[in-house]
Amino acid sequence: MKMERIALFMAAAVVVMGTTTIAMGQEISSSNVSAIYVLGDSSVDCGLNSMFYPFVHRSHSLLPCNGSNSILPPYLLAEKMGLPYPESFYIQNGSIEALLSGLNFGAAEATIMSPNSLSHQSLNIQLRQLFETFQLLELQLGQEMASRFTRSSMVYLSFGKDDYISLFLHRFSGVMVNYSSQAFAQILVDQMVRAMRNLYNMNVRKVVCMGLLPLGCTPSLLSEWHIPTTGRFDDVVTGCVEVINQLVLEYNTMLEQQIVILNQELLDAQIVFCDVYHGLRKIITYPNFFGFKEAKSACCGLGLYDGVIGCLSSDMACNNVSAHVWWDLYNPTPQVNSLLADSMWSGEDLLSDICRPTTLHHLFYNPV
Ligand SMILES: *[C@@H]1O[C@H](CO)[C@@H](O)[C@H](O)[C@H]1NC(C)=O
Ligand SMILES: *[C@@H]1O[C@H](CO)[C@@H](O)[C@H](O)[C@H]1NC(C)=O
Ligand SMILES: *[C@@H]1O[C@H](CO)[C@@H](O)[C@H](O)[C@H]1NC(C)=O
Ligand SMILES: *[C@@H]1O[C@H](CO)[C@@H](O)[C@H](O)[C@H]1NC(C)=O
Ligand SMILES: CC(=O)N[C@H]1CO[C@H](CO)[C@@H](O)[C@@H]1O
Repeated sequence: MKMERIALFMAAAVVVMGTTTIAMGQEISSSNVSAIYVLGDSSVDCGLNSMFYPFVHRSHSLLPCNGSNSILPPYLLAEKMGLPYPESFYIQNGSIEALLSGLNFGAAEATIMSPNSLSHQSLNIQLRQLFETFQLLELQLGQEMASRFTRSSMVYLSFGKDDYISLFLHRFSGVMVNYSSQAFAQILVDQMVRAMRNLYNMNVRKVVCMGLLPLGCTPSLLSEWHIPTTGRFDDVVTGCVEVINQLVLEYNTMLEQQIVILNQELLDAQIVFCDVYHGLRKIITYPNFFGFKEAKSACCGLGLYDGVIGCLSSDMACNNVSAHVWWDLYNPTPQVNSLLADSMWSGEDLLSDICRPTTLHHLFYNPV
């Protein structure tokens, strides 16, 4: 198996060009996953991959994570796996070397449902770009080798936040009147399941699928749902908008159930669900224990909870980022991401068993 893998990468290296890439091949062959491909929203992209991002950010931050992808979970995980950082799709140069190193198709504000405008990279668009990437690899490497490469790759999915945000930010519009919360969650989960089946048909066998974070505790929705004159929407005990968190939980539960079913049905697939909701909830409930001082207000923003206007410039940021749970309107700080990535990887530490049925460490080393 190991020799086979080295042969695969030696061949890939020859396709690329001579000696420089042989080192890369040897490095990759020592692990069980050859590359990581990322699809998602601002939980995987700091705006680098959003062609129109500065123009369409609306109520979002111009700097959803201070400009560097390396503080986001998929990059922290790539580090743990010894894999190269997946380059942003619109930045990479299209060389086979770049394609083989993994790519990030994610874009801040990407939704599961296709939006009316073309400005965002929805799930479908990102899936198609991944499909085309794999087709390109097949042309370059031949079917068998490309298929083996794909089987040994890992796909990271992180969607849904912006579908819910656009719903909550327009809470007096008719969407919720037309759909029950369950029907809404069902539509989104069905799309995610369809995406995972598509990935399986593309020969992908290892998938990480992130659940939604507790949106009802984010600075933006805390400020949006806070009505000073008529009372508070946020729960007195938890300090979060629990109406919203219930909807998030409904989606997460449904998604995890579907993943359990997919794992039973697609026997050689390994799909892992990561429950960032409960991880973050624990941090928000016991901020001091985890080393944080502020679990409600954003580090970079303006207005109530610094959650009315997003981060327009990093000059606006607070003095001590590591004291905050939230970086901006909806995105956690690097410290929180790092805690999450640690426990996604090892399953131990302070936030246990975020990823189910196995840790990402296990997913990484488990043969396909
Ligand atoms: C944001 O990034 C810039 C440039 O990398 C850096 O100088 C600044 O300190 C960062 N701000 C925070 C709050 O992390
Ligand atoms: C393309 O990007 C790869 C890394 O992703 C780099 O090694 C290579 O030199 C680049 N090629 C060109 C022609 O810029
Ligand atoms: C809700 O349904 C009504 C009547 O079918 C329709 O006119 C309206 O556009 C729908 N609103 C949304 C947001 O889907
Ligand atoms: C920043 O916050 C962290 C975590 O609360 C704390 O340990 C650290 O001492 C603070 N640093 C400064 C300079 O205040
Ligand atoms: C190809 C390869 O590196 N396979 C390894 C996957 O992980 C198991 C368990 O650590 C190793 O025994 C294999 O050699």
